[in-house]
Amino acid sequence: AKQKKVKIVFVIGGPGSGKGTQCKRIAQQFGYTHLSVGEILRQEISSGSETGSMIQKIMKEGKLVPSDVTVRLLQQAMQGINSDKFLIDGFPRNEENVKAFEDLTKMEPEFVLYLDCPQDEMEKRLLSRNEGREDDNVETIRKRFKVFMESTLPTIEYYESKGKIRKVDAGKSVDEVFESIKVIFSQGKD
Ligand code: UP5
Ligand code: MG
Repeated sequence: AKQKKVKIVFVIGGPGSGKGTQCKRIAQQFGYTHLSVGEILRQEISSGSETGSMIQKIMKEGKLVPSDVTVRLLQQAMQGINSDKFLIDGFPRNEENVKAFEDLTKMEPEFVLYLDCPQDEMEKRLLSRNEGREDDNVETIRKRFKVFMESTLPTIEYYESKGKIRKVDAGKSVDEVFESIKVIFSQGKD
């Protein structure tokens, strides 16, 4: 059989910008396999492994898990799924993540969807989410915002310089945001 080229789209945006919400819709409409890196890390916590307890401490502080751990778990998840289109939600978060992913997988994203949302709106969403996430309290949420601004914004600039950023205004309703996203994914089709 002919070897299929795997296509990857990264989805980044601040905490509560709507990554998970929009990725579900994109996956459904455009046939991508949705992988949330936060979910993959939370599964590792649930497994009760030593790595899991290390991850739990870091997440509770709103900090970033070391790249080698994150990328290894992400690559394992990708290898376990027979798909040629992956939507990677919540990754990469810093420049070290980018480098580790490129080094280990030798792959680059087709483009990077950036959900740009005002911070007060993100905070409001997270505080009313009620999914029992250990990092959804005001104190940790503020730390997550800080990490986003200090570490993740520079990676957005990096992809911007490569012409790979597709930015949408994520402060609108779920339907309105998805309308803008649909335009981008329809253009991406070959
Ligand atoms: N909602 C969504 N869209 C809305 C809209 N347009 N209007 C009104 N409400 C909207 O949405 C959040 C809430 O808002 C929901 O209740 C939703 O209904 C509503 P959601 O789609 O869940 O937003 P999302 O961007 O996915 O928010 P999330 O909290 O998941 O983002 P984070 O980036 O904070 O969380 P993630 O799970 O990706 O990462 C968690 C932690 O894992 C990180 O802090 C870090 O410690 C660690 N991590 C790493 O270390 N490395 C990684 O590579 C990834 C994660
Ligand atoms: Mg999410």
